[in-house]
Amino acid sequence: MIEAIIFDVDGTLAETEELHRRAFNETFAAIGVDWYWDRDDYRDLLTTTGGKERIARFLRHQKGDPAPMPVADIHRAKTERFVALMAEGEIGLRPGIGALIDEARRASVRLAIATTTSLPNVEALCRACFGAAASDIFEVIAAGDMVAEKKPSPQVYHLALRELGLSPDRAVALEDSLNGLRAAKAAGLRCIVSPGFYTRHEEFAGADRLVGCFSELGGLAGLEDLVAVD
Ligand code: XBP
Ligand code: MG
Repeated sequence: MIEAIIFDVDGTLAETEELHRRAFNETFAAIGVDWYWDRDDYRDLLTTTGGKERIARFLRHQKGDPAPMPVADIHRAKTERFVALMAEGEIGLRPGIGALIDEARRASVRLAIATTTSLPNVEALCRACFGAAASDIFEVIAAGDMVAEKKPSPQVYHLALRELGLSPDRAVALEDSLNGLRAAKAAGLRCIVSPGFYTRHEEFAGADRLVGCFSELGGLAGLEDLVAVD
């Protein structure tokens, strides 16, 4: 019996990365730098998890010798922009996610988040998509800089499991990316992957199930089947 479902956020709860890309580009314009990440740039940069780490990687590959930049300040401004954009309400949950969460709550299956994104972004998404605070939906939220190493390190999943007080065999992770799959598997979790716009080109060897859409899971029964297989 599954006791908990641990959700990734970006690309899993909702398709948010185009909004992140917009927030990055609008922040760059607002601070007066001529950086612009198109979709191909961003698809490549997304292999580096964490917005601050992504900006730092981009800077390292800039031509010439760019002046040192306050990456943390730029990222803070980007997060503020993302929160404001999310509040415009254009982003909804991915198909199947809302129904699965509702069913899990009715069945007293515990809900947690394990994400690389920053905590304010989780709060903004929950407000926009659930009309509630993140803590009203998720019992445990492991996010962003709460851990030293971001995905594909398993640290954020270890944190979520520790806060849940569960061994990995009692939970299932839902992810959209190869970095996320690697993190969940390294933490000993079964992991279901549904690739999103920016990850559908990735290879997901090792996923316990690969679905085009989370609504294909068949709800909790689909997750229980996964556990029963073991
Ligand atoms: C995806 C990420 C995050 C987001 C941007 O997180 O790697 O870095 O792209 O958010 P997830 P920040 O684990 O939910 O898929 O700028 O706050 O990092
Ligand atoms: Mg993700």
